[in-house]
Amino acid sequence: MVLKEVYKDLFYIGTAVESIHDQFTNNEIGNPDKEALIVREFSSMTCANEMKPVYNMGWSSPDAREDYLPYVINPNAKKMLDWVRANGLKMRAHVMVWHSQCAQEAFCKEYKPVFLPVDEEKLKENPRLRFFQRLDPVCFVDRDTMLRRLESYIDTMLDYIYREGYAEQIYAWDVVNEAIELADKTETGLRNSYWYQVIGDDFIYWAFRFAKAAVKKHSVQYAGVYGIDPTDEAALARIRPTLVYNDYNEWQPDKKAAIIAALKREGHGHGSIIGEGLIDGIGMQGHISDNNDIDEYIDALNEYASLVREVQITELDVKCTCTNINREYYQAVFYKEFFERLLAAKKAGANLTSVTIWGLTDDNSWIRGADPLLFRKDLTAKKSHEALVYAVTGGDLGEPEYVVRNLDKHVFDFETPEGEEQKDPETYGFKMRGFGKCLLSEERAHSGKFSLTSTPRFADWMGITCDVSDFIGQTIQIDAWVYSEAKEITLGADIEGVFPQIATVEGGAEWKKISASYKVPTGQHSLRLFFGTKEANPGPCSPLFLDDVEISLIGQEESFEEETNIAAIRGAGHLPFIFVTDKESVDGKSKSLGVTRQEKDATISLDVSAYIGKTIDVTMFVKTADSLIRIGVDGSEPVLCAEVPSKAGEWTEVHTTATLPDGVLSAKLYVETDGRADFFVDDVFVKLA
Ligand SMILES: [Ca+2]
Repeated sequence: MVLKEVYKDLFYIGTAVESIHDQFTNNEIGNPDKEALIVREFSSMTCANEMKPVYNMGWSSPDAREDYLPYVINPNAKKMLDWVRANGLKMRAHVMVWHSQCAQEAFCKEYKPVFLPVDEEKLKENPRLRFFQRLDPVCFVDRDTMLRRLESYIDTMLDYIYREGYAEQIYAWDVVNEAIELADKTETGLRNSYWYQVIGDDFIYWAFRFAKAAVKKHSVQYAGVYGIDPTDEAALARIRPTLVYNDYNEWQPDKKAAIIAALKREGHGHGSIIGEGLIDGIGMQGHISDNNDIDEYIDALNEYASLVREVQITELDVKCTCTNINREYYQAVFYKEFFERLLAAKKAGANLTSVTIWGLTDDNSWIRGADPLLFRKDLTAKKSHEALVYAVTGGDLGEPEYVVRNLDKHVFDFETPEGEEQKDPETYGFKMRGFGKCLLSEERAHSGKFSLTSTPRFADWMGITCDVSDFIGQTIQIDAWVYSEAKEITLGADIEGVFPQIATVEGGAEWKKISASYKVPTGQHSLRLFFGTKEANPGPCSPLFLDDVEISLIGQEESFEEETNIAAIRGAGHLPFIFVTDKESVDGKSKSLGVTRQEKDATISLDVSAYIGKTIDVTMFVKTADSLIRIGVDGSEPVLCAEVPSKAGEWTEVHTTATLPDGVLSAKLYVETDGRADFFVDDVFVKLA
């Protein structure tokens, strides 16, 4: 089934694509096979680049004046508009005002930029610094001139679109993109962009006011082009796009609050964007991962929907976090649940009118390594495409494939045995966090000749990560030798939004050992440790070296201090109710798992799937008024491992070994008693026998 049909009565389903030009030969429009796929699957299209300001600002055109910045459409944008019209799609137009990919000339007197000098020495080390080159504020135009430029740019843009007959195709327009950046610490939470610096914190207001006025004016002026009576407001609505504010990390509570505050802010002698009815929609970009919190996302969607007429998801892509054979499967599971939740929110009243996937095929995504999209390079559909269909039709994605975990000690000395070719450290699980690379270095070593380093490092958060996905749900011992002259060397875990710190050591001009035990949380498809630094002063970061890394399994610990996902209800008839409680615990001051029930066979199982095919040593504490406690291996034919008398009303330690079957998807231990009294379980510890 194709998405366009499945979603036809729900919302526009779109893709963001680019046209083939110059060296960009892997793009979509201009490639007949990709064009056919887009037309088959999607009802909406967005130009991923072609309609961004830098390509369409006519500051060098003969019509430009100091207070008049005309829109001059670039040929690739025009080609895309013509393609959309010829193929019967609609377009989400992106974008009028953005800080990035905007002509720097637009902010300058006589359109002549003056740049602050870049440090030549640093530039030699790192040519990327040129991208961080800043305009010198001496060249800025004044606020009023910039407002006239903004007004003329938006007015001539819409004049062109209406006059050329494209207005029927464009159903939504991103007026302002990404104006909020809390890290910039401005008084109003606005990004410290040139728009903000030259106009002030109401540049968003003026962009919306100019856009609204231009839509009204040109839709009436050119109504005849569309066969519409210019006095017929209902008919005019058909050629008036939804005007949208668009941003990323839009579900995060702080960012959401700042976005809403900006849209409601009055001042400078005018009302607010929402108060004056200048905005029609909020665009949630939706650059997320397959372990994001969907509840938080839907909460934000509902809140935005209560403020404006429409919400749209404008740049959706879902990064794969799983590194094994189930990579596409877990991504699809997330996509399906995400769309099911969107549909439920819509049904409950949120006016979601469009969802755009940011790209067509994984190989041409802006985040290539994360495979975030619905189609592969060869244009075949991934399981994530099936997920979008099933979200509507109710189909089932099936089960993940069984994966063998390597629970052996992981040892890395970064040496290459004689006669072997040196391997890229990525092949054994090390990667740089940031846009650089992990490299073997001969500069220094704790053992042998080599250590591991990462380059370039501009910030504390750019460091070395190490894949520990084999140990998900397990407690591990980490020992590593680290070298950096930064103030501190840090060991953490790469969990989006949380980034727990595990250990730190002081930096210095010698090798230091960093050691810690860490319970690798469940609920992740993959997990990486992170080695970084904390610098004493802002500025460039000290190099970081890593050697002799050892990661060993301690075991699986569960003392039920938080919501648990290793315990599940088990039984043939009435099932038990299980709960984490602070009423009972082995040490008398923490929590345990409670099981309450009406039947003897209503009991529980504990997930030990990490140990499939292995013999394990199990210890746990059980408290019950019944007289016997039994533990065994669950399955179609459960195997009893231990039966011990219960010390009535006291915690009883149960210890046993168990051999788990091989070649299955999951392995579970069951816990039961000889009666139907409630029972409690605490301090479960499983290790290899
Ligand atoms: Ca070494």
